[in-house]
Amino acid sequence: AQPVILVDTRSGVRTLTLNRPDKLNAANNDLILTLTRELQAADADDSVRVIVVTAAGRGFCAGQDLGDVSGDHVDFTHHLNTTYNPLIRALRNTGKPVITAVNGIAAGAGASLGLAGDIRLWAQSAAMTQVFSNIALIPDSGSTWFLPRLVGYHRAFELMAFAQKVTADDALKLGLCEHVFPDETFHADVQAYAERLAARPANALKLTKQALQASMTGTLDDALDQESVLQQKAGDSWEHKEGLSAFAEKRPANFVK
Ligand code: T3D
Repeated sequence: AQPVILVDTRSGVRTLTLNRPDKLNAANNDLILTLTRELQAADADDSVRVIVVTAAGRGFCAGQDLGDVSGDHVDFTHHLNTTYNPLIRALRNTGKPVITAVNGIAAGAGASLGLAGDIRLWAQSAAMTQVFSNIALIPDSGSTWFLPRLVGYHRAFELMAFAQKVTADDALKLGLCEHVFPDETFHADVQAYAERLAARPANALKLTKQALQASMTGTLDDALDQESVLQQKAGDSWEHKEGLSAFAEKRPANFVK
């Protein structure tokens, strides 16, 4: 059988590719648990500086594989707590930058996955739909947290209530993605972007993620305190010394050892 997640590492960039293209990469338990393990493995691997999550074929991820869901009672709480929630936590908790490279339709939990990256890059033909309400479920896998922070409560509610499809151009305007690349060159453009990110100071970015994520739920006072602690860690690093030397010597800094 084909692996459900393809793993490739080039120039410090670990690319994890969802690989059930015939089903628009709908998420069965195997795909969710394997992706979670691969994110944890990438986090632990010193040779990895940036993680890309993308997908094979014309879709990004159509959400829960509905072929796996029967009409009988399903223990949703248990399912979420043992599959999607650990996945989203693994993605958010790594200190390495995660790029979600949304190559096509991102629906349901697939939309949540697409929103969860630190950087979101979309192909021109990609789209997102909070499709859950079409099957009378609520948005999960973090969408109720991500989306209102991006577009506000009211827009989030409307997108969720009608399962509206957001195109790449609208996603850019709404702040659901940072860049839109042409379909034809999408994966090459993502790799080039990821390599530029991999050349940035890894320790400083890890601390930046920590500060930003804490700020999402804290006060200004909390953020100022946190910055003073984390800045010490950044300032003590070899990266900082290299940055200062490079500035003084009028050369580009080399943050990759
Ligand atoms: O704990 C829990 O389980 C709760 C967790 C819930 C998390 C969720 O994600 S709930 C939401 C589940 N997802 C959906 O409801 C999406 C269902 N799919 C669609 O609405 C549409 O397929 C799309 C909008 C995503 C794409 O539409 P389109 O027209 O581009 O493609 P299509 O023709 O509908 O689909 C192509 C194939 O993929 C098709 O198979 P076929 O007919 O060619 O053999 C279709 O059945 C299959 N497919 C698409 N989505 C799923 C799927 N197969 C299984 N599960 C899917 N989610």
